[in-house]
Amino acid sequence: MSAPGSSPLLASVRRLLEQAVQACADHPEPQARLRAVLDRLDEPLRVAIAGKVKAGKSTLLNALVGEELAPTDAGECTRIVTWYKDGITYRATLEPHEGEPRQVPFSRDGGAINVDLGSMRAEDVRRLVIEWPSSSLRQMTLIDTPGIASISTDVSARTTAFLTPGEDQVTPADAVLYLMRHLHSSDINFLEAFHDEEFSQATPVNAIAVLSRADEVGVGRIDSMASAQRIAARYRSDPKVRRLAQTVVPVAGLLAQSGATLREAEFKALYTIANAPRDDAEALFLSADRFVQAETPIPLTNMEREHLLDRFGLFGVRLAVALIRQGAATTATALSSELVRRSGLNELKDVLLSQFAARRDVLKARSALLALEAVLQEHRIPGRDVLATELERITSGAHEFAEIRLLNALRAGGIKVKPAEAAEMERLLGAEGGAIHTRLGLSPEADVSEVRRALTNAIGRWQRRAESPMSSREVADAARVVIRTCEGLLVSLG
Ligand SMILES: Nc1nc2c(ncn2[C@@H]2O[C@H](COP(=O)(O)OP(=O)(O)OP(=O)(O)O)[C@@H](O)[C@H]2O)c(=O)[nH]1
Ligand SMILES: [Mg+2]
Repeated sequence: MSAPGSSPLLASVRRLLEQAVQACADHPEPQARLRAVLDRLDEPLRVAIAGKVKAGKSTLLNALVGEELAPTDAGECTRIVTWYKDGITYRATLEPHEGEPRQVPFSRDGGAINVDLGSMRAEDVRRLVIEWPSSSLRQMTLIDTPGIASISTDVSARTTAFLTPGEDQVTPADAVLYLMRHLHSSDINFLEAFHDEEFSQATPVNAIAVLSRADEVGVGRIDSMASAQRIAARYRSDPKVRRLAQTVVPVAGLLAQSGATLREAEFKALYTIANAPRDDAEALFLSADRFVQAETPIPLTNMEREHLLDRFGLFGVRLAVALIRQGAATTATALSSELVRRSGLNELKDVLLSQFAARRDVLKARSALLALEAVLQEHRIPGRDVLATELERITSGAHEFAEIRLLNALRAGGIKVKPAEAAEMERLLGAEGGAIHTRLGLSPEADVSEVRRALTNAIGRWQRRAESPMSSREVADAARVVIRTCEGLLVSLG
């Protein structure tokens, strides 16, 4: 496999963009836009976190970074699109709708970053860019967006404007994480969050759905995560979801965030509850109100209990106490990793890695071509027709895009094959992960000769399918794409 940033597809996109920049020598506006598109090719993948108000977006962002950066709950800044990118220094830049970007002061007292907007109102700010040295952000720039369908339609509009190409901007994110809560098991409307027509740029290839605040599924019961897993599995096989997102992963973001940033004093407080008589602890666990307000012989003040509830939620506190009691977490470090492990965060990170990071080049190429297409449509730059023809040639000729189109078509139910065949095609195309063993459905221990045999068999099978008089034209075309994918994998074995 090519190193990131060096695939032949990305190289040809880069060449085309350079050509376009040159053609714009006398057109400063489109030229600046195209230069930005070029620069973006070398940046980390940009992943936007979107979803309804209070879906847990900022909390999940913090969990992914492993630090509490994004403000949650209240505050002006939750209403502004905010980029978190790796940097060499700590810096906050405010970009207003009108006027030049400028650095702004920020504070951070123990919790999230608090940016001083000065006299600016949230609605006057196009975006905030937080540069923060962090190894997690080196791989992906994370973009926190204000909740959609919020009471304030302005806020909604800002997120929508951000995720959909506008006059002077092309979808700034390469990939999207959609968060949705599952409030009741009968809540079939969770898909609202997708706003199908508004997010027309999202496809199963660059979108992952997250069943967020997963601990709330079982109303704080200790087996909540198991229920969340079952619900996510059901959504995963729902055709409506499959058309929009690669997969559905349940995550308890609060647990992940607080687990990752667990402090010694918090461990001590949780330890105190774990060592108290069970009846006293159970009396507190009856409700969030009781946990904070009730009279109790457990030596923790109301404020200390309120802090625990804020940080972990009732489910998190119960889980932590159970883990300490069982001896599964005897130190703060052990509890930290156990909470993160049970939050589902690691599974989400795996999916991000296999679905987004491994596809970085093709996602980058896709965003760049979309951006170039927009520029060509809006500006009469010299040589526009030649550039457009080349763009079309790359778009329709690159096997990587053919794979994406086929995956999308399969997900949309547009290729009439048997369900087992569709599943195999998706797997071979990397829908479950790009690793060769995963694609072939082999165990990770399978050796090279076994992999080669499986590939040769697959090629033979799909060749017969392509040539069969029973196969429609579209099925034959789809089979050829899969064959080419397998041939590429065979070559990569050396
Ligand atoms: N129980 C539980 N609460 C959560 C979880 N994630 C977030 N919350 C809580 O939900 C509230 C909203 O969380 P945020 O992370 O601010 O949600 P958001 O989607 O960024 O909200 P907006 O930006 O205002 O739309 C906060 O009180 C969080 O503590 C979770 O996984 N479990
Ligand atoms: Mg938020």
